[in-house]
Amino acid sequence: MATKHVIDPITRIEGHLRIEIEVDDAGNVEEAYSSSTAFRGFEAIMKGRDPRDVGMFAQRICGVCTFHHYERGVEATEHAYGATIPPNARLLRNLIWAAQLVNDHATHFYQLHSMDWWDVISALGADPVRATAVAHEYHDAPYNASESHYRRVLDRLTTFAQSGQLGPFAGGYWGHPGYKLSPEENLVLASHYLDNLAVQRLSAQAVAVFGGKNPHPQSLVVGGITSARDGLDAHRIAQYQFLMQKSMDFVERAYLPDVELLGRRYADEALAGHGGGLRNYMSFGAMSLNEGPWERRTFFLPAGLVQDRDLATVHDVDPMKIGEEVAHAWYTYAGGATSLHPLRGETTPAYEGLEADGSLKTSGGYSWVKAPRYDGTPVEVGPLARFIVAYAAGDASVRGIMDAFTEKLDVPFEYWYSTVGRTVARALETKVVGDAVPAMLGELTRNVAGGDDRFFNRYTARDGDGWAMAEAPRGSLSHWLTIRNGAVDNYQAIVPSTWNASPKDGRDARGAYEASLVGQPMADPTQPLEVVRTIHSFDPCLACAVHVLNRDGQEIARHEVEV
Ligand code: NFE
Repeated sequence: MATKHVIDPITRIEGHLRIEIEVDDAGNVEEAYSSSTAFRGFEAIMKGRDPRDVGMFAQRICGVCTFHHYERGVEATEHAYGATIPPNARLLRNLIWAAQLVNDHATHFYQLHSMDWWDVISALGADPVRATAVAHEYHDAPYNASESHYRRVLDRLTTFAQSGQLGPFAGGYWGHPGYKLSPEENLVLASHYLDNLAVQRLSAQAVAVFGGKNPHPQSLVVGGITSARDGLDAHRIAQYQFLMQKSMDFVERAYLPDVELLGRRYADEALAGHGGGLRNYMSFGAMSLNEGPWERRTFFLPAGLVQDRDLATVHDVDPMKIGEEVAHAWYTYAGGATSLHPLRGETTPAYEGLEADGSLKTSGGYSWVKAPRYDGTPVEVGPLARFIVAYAAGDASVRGIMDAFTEKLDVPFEYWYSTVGRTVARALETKVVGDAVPAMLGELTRNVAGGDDRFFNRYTARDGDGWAMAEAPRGSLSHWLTIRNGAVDNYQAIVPSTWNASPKDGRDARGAYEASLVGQPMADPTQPLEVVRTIHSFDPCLACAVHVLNRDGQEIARHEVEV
């Protein structure tokens, strides 16, 4: 008989996520339910606002991908107004995008996800001399890999452990048989975990060079960008370049080698397809190469849809085929509609409560996240989806880096369709995006040297519908806006974590998180490391997805770790 296990909250994510799994007698996940337990209702906050302000409000949806909500909010208004931006404004927006992505991906990997692969308790038993040798297996000049550095890291970790307060390492499933790294390999990753706490500051500062500040930039306006003086200033451009070079140095000498290490050690899990989940992958495109409305844009990382893992065809994405369902969400639609396009979307909460035993009512609503569907079908979004779409579209840099990785490990393409593949793809994407920065800076300086000093275009405000679509670090993000009498009449945001964390739809088709868990073998369902690892590989942001706290304020989790 299947047993039910609840992980609530799944920690080391932004926001609150509850996962319920049913595990069969053989120890495999038979069914999964993804539930967001907080309601925020940002859409309601937008109503009646001046459309030129929505970007500023929208970026408060999140504390992580703030810039992306800001840019989408501004772009949605630009779309409704028929406003355009000059090339220099597009370039500065792309440069902020790139810096934010490098910051976001590296921080997610080290601070939120890497401990699903390395075991801090095991690292305590490492030999620092051998750890130096391990680090050199993956890079000629590995980041902070001296024996004395590793000794200092061991001292810091031991102090943590002996204090009985594991701090950021509390609550882990240390010693779980799913951990496969040697003590020295664990120490290499632990060391970079600590290094990234300092390094992440650099890319955050790079965001602020053209964004004004971080995490909530303030330079974007409808029609362009206000950081024109920075874009015209050789010193500021050089400062951005320096910060990004330093950030990419860490990516090259720590992040990529570490991901290769875990990609090798956990290759068997990738080849078994663990965490693969859905077979459809979508991207709205990242870093626009031209100005104008979304449907006329080309992107550095292309837009498109791959269905059923068929790499022979990349389908165009049609914004009108997006719909959100609420059959298993705590919302209701007027007139009993089953799916609504976001331009006509509604955010009417209809909480149905839990079962008497405190578990989710899986036959009805069980999440504050709606179920977005493309043409009625669930899709995965995020770094892996972007890479699958770009690979299928024949993108040279993505094909090159993905093929080089699988050739190095001597594994087939199917490797990517897994939790491990998702985590590796995110690291490789950090490299591809970071490597695009010099060309963008070159374009900016050529424009400026050629006499183009425009960063803002005038526009005329008008009523109408507008939307903005592009990729955020966690996947496809769209904002949808209706303007009536000069003010916001309706606002909907469909964010990456909504696509991936979605509950089942009206046909009971699973979203990406749920699909990725079904079939997963569990070593010990009471220590669900495999589930946490797969969910973290998507980099969940539930603050975004539901756009707080437990109302009763009761303690929701306590973790005790014996060392
Ligand atoms: Ni709150 Fe986000 C990203 C957006 S949500 S982090 O990336 O948009 O998935």
